[in-house]
Amino acid sequence: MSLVVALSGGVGGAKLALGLSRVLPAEELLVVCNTGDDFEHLGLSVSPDIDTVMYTLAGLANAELGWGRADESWAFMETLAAIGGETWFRLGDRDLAVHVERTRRLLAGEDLSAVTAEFCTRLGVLPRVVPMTDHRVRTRVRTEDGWIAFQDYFVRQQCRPVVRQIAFSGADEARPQPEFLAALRDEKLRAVVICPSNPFISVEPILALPGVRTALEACAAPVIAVSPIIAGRAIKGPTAKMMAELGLDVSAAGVAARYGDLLDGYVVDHADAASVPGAVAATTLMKTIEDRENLARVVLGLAYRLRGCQLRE
Ligand code: FO1
Repeated sequence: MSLVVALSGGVGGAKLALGLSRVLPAEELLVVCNTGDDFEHLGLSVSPDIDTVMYTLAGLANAELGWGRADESWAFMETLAAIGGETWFRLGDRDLAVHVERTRRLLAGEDLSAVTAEFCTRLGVLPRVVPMTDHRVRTRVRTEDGWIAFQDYFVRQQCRPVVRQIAFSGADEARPQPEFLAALRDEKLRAVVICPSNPFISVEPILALPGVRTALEACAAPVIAVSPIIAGRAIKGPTAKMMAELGLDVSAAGVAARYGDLLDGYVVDHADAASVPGAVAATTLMKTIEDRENLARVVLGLAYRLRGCQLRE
């Protein structure tokens, strides 16, 4: 029995998590979701990166939007608009049920892990999906107008403001989710996969939790990242713009440099293979389900080769 831990945020993360879920037995995959994007909106507790993974693994994700559910209706939003409510963050009717029920259960004292586990069970998601922590961590972005909440930047302002700084408020006081930390110490662990998510907003909140970087550095299994940048462009979202504004090289090599010596292996698109010595080249633009599975196989193959080397040392 082996174990693979995937760190996921955003759409790219969920795509590779799906690929991994299709090439691994369910009990061998633990998906750790960023919760820095979480926020309270309309009185509801919203956890976008958990929901994107949950819906994707359940086959319920809205492929066009990249977030929320398929087969959605928008009666709630239309009615909210008619009565002057805030509609910049769009909540479909089916999606709304998840936010309402999550909010009720959190207010009743359940932790986010328990709520997530119950929703996944009910939606038929077999791999374990956990938040990076059960404590409150919120990604905040400093722009020329000062510090704003992530969803305000990302959705309400459509990533227009120039990003000067990013912070993860609450991270220092937060504790990594227990199953996550235990998995990093589990001798069955075969790989830690950093999915092709935005390193700043999807991965670094997880790395910022006390003890995570240390556990990753100490972990016997290889840590493999997949570049979210292909030929200098991000597939989705503000990654490229953000990297440029934060003064980082907008390239697969720039992302690897950002992760530094945390990585044992790195997978880049064929387009970037020449510019990142030592990286493994693959098709990292995941258009089809086969793309997701193939990329998962490449990542796991690299991890097993590296681990094999480590065992031989
Ligand atoms: N992203 C948008 O660009 N516009 C939206 O209206 C929007 C609504 C939304 C509702 C639920 C949900 O789980 C995600 C939603 N997202 C929306 C995406 C969300 O902002 C991003 O998925 C993450 O925060 C970034 O990884």
